[in-house]
Amino acid sequence: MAGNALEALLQALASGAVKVVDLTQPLQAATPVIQLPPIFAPSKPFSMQEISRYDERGPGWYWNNIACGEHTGTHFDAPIHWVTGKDYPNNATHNIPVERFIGPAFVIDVAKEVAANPDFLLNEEGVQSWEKRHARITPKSWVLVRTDWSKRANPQDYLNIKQDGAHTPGFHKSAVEFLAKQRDVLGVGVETVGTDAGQASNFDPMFPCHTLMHGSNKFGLASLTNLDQLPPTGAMVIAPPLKIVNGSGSPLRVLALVPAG
Ligand code: 23J
Ligand code: MN
Repeated sequence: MAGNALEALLQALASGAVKVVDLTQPLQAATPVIQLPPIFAPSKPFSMQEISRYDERGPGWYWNNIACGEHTGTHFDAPIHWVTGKDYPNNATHNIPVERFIGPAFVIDVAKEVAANPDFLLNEEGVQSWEKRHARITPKSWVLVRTDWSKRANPQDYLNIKQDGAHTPGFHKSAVEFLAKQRDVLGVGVETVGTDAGQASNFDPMFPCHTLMHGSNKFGLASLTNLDQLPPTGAMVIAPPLKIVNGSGSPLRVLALVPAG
């Protein structure tokens, strides 16, 4: 046991000294899907069709066919998702080195700002002020932004689409540039339907989080939940996407390991 880090971790899990928190939203037909401006092609929502259920179609077994876009529900964004990330080697779901799916979590809480302004954008100054209050963000870590947006249970409130498009929080390009270039993160995770703000099709550059994160060979995690159960520092996130060959992303289960107490 002494010197065996994995055995120590397993013991901590067994004793409850380390807890597992599920950061995943349920995946079902009602799961909200991003609504881009109508000039862009849409993504299919999740659907499920029964193959058999202990019946004449299969007397001893239950199973379903499923369909959805890669970017449905709680999902992973690979660098190849964006034109700025298209030329990196090993930039798709099947060939990203698996070590890069696991890292420490730094959780930036902007729930108060977002409650006052659904279009709130986290900027570089916001990240640096968080670092002064908590800790410097270390390389190869996940930065998760807590907005409490996932508490909006009704898909209409979650997507928050008005006449001029979606109004959901996100990043100012200054924060994305800082996290990617000055802090060398694995990627960012958010509670909203995508990693960019609802109004980000009107930003310069368009969709700055996608443009700059994937342009730096980094990842995105969208539609996370339960970020309010994480400490600002000290948790670990495990987020491996499905091994879709040349996939741009995939739905996934995201787990956090959190020290108890
Ligand atoms: C395509 C275009 C714009 C956006 C997105 C996809 C996503 O948010 C996504 O799920 O990657 S903003
Ligand atoms: Mn996506």
